[in-house]
Amino acid sequence: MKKITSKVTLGLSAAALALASSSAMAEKWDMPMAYSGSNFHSVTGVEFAKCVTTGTGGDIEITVHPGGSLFKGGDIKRAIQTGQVPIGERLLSGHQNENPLFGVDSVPFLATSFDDAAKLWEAAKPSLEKVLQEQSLELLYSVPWPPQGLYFKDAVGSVADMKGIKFRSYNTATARLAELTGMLPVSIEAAEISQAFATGVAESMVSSGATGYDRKVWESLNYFYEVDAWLPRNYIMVNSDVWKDVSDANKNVIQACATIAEYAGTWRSKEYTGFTLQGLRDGGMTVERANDGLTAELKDIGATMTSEWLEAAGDDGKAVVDAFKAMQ
Ligand code: PCA
Repeated sequence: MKKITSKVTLGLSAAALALASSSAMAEKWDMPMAYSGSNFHSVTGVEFAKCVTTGTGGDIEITVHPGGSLFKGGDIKRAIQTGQVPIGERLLSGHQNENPLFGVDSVPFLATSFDDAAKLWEAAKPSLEKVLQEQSLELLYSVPWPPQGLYFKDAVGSVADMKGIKFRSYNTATARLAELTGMLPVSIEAAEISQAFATGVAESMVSSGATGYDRKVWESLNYFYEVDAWLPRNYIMVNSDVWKDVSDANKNVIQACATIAEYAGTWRSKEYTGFTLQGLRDGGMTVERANDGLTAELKDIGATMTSEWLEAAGDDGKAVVDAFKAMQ
């Protein structure tokens, strides 16, 4: 009897220990994302979070905060770097001013299809990982936006028609595009564009059909010109110190979840391209390819921006572009 009691006591204390150690290991990670909850990037992020929570047996529980509700897009990278949040998502080209390499996915007409965007990503990934590690960030996965086109209130047939229009920009490249087309750039987060268009703070933008659809821009704008200028990417990053403390087993789970998320997110982005362009049409917008003259003018501007980017990005940038071209 005595023996049994001590066995039970032992068993209980072992269970208590196991419980204590697993709750000490359990971590809650808040994951800020900048775009609306219904956007495919956010849907993919929520699935990634579930995959990690389940796959790590609850050791790491990720909660997604979409729509810029925890941190606005422009503040997310810094929040991860400084450890205010362990993980988050950011349109990295928004930080091209810190390092030109971050803008590699927004060089006009360099990679204009999903296939090329995937190759450019493969070519740029090692350099980007290195730059991010120097900033205490570990790259987990990246998903492209659909091809970028131009939104306007009135019909536009040439660059001359754009003069003086207030243009919503989302990174350095889009602001530069505005300057070179004679428009007036104003930097506005995607979460705030419906209001900016409704109040006339902005009257045009370059973006995907997806963002126009998510933000119901047909309430204010009437034209979307397909240009396929580039496919910028969102990146999921984790703070390096946090990452260092994750067990090898959990790192494997997170990386596997990241691979699945990148695949699923890219697939959604492709599906969303046609779906959202139709959504813009259903909302009453005219959706068509830019005419040949306008396309040629935009390509000239693209050539200027490409040489400016190559000059700024130096040998590292050239190496990425050369590696990308070698994959063609
Ligand atoms: N949507 C984001 C970035 C690129 C895109 O298609 C935005 O407009 O902010």
